[in-house]
Amino acid sequence: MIIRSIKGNKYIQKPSQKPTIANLFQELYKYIENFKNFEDQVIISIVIPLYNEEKTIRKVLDCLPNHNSIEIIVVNDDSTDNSLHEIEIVQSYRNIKVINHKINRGYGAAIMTGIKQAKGRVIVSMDSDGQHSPDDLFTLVKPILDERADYTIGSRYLGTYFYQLPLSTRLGELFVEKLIRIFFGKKIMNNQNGFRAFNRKILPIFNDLKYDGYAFCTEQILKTSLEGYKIKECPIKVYDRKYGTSHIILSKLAINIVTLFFNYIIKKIRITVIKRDKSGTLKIYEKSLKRKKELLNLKFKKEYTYLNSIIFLERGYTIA
Ligand SMILES: Nc1nc2c(ncn2[C@@H]2O[C@H](COP(=O)(O)OP(=O)(O)O)[C@@H](O)[C@H]2O)c(=O)[nH]1
Ligand SMILES: [Mg+2]
Repeated sequence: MIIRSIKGNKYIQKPSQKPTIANLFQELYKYIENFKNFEDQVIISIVIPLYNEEKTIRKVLDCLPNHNSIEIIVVNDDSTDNSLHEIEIVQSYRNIKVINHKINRGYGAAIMTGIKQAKGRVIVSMDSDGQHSPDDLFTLVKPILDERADYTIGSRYLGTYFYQLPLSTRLGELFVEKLIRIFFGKKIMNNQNGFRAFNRKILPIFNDLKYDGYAFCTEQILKTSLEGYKIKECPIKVYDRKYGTSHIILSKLAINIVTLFFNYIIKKIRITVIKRDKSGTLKIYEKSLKRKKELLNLKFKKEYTYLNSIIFLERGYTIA
């Protein structure tokens, strides 16, 4: 069967026979062997936030890789439906770790709980509603294992999506994309996508994140970028939600995102230093958050020049 994407320019040939999980993840299984120091070492942790997804969670878990170096952690955020029972069925034939929140604490809080328990060298977050495809795992994990990126984000715009995107979602993401571009110098189109992976070494960035809900997705990007880590958007497939509806409350998310940007732009201004060198050229530096005494020369990149010259004029800096 051939499926046509909404964008109209991509086709996927569905194999006539469903591949087995072992076949599907052959490449991934082979690759992670290169990073193991002992047999049962966990290389990848997959953290799955769950809230009332009884219709999809079993299928999602069944389609995940089954390997002793890949751990799966589901964080059940006080679901009120049969989700937990569905997971117990899967637990009878494969290893799944489940953590239960006693009260509903939100998407971001659930991922944080999972991350704290994760043992892997690479930690992945993935939704439980079936919108993400596990066969994109390797695409997200490989750049991190290869140290080409510290943090990867799945992107339906670089990849494919199989449904009509609501205009509000596209406009919202475009707005966030532009703000990230202007103030943080990075282009991330599918900035609300929850299918992500990161290197364990960047775990400290999660210590003081403020947003528990969906704004957590954007806060991770801003914090990672502020700390100078490498972010990469990778092509993935995103499917329609077949059951239930999105839990996102757009008005709440919009308010949180505006306050989030406000806080992080202030943080960015605080670490920006403007100096004039002997030849009279204006130089813009950023204080390194990782190595506090170090000044990172930002050179005269277009986006920084634009932003920082405005700050420079408005704040009436005396040039050193
Ligand atoms: N743990 C937890 N997970 C949640 C909560 N709200 C949503 N999720 C999960 O987060 C994922 C994405 O949620 P969804 O509402 O589909 O967001 P969308 O895909 O961005 O529209 C799904 O796997 C949900 O089960 C929550 O309050 N707590
Ligand atoms: Mg969803």
